[in-house]
Amino acid sequence: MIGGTIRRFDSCESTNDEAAKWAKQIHDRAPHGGVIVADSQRAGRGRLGRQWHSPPGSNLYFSVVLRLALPPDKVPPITLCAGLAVCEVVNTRGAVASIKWPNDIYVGKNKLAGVLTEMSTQSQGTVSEGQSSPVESTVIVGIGVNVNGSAFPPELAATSLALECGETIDRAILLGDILSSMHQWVERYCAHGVSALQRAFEGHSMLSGQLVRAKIGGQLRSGKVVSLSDDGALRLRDSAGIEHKIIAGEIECLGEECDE
Ligand code: BT5
Repeated sequence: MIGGTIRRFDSCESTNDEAAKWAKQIHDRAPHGGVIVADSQRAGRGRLGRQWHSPPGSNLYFSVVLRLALPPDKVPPITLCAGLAVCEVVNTRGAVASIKWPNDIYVGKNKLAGVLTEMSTQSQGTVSEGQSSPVESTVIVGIGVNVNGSAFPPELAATSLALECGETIDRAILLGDILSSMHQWVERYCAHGVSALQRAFEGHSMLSGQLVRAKIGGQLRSGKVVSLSDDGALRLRDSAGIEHKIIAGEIECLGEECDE
């Protein structure tokens, strides 16, 4: 169960690092669904070593340890499971959040939350004396949500749930809600693959139908976002009608009005 065991810190470098350490401990190793949550982070990070603004007393910074019977190439859509959970729960509080594939959560033009998924360990499936052990990936899913923060560094186009809803939010309740929603999305994905996420993703995707630009295979390409592919990549159709898959990286949104 995601959130079955929760370890709390007043402050740590990064909850992803604490979760990775816990996941690798020999004694008292993190179980599947174990969570590290901190009131503040001294070195909270995003992708590619970018910083995550993590002051104390107002927001949520947490990381979930997942032990999944999935090979590494099936892990990336787990980021979408986390993003869907955040959107779903935020939307019950009266704000309209959407996912900018693959890991950013926005309300309007401002960023509310981010997800950082990192692979911790990967055990190979082995066969001994006729017994085979399945592959297991240990994955750390870090989530930062601006909950009650009201002032952000000017260079960040950020918002918080409290700013959007006009009221202070109970962080512990919000955390519990996100963890139980995430539990359901991860279960659905592990049982049925990306098709289990497709519809909800379409409903929450900021980029659906938009004209975007991204680097694909070292080349900048622009096109209209079609939907998710079976492996969780983003499908793009260029002006010649050719489809491309964005597997990772930055996406620049050019908007609908620039279409064709
Ligand atoms: C992300 O990266 O959005 C993933 C952020 C994950 C943070 C969580 S907190 C718990 C766990 N422990 C960690 O150490 N990390 C995870 P990326 O897409 O690379 O976006 C990073 C960019 O978001 C930065 O370069 C800033 O522009 C912006 N940013 C930083 N802090 C922000 C904040 N609090 N709110 C909104 N935007 C922020």
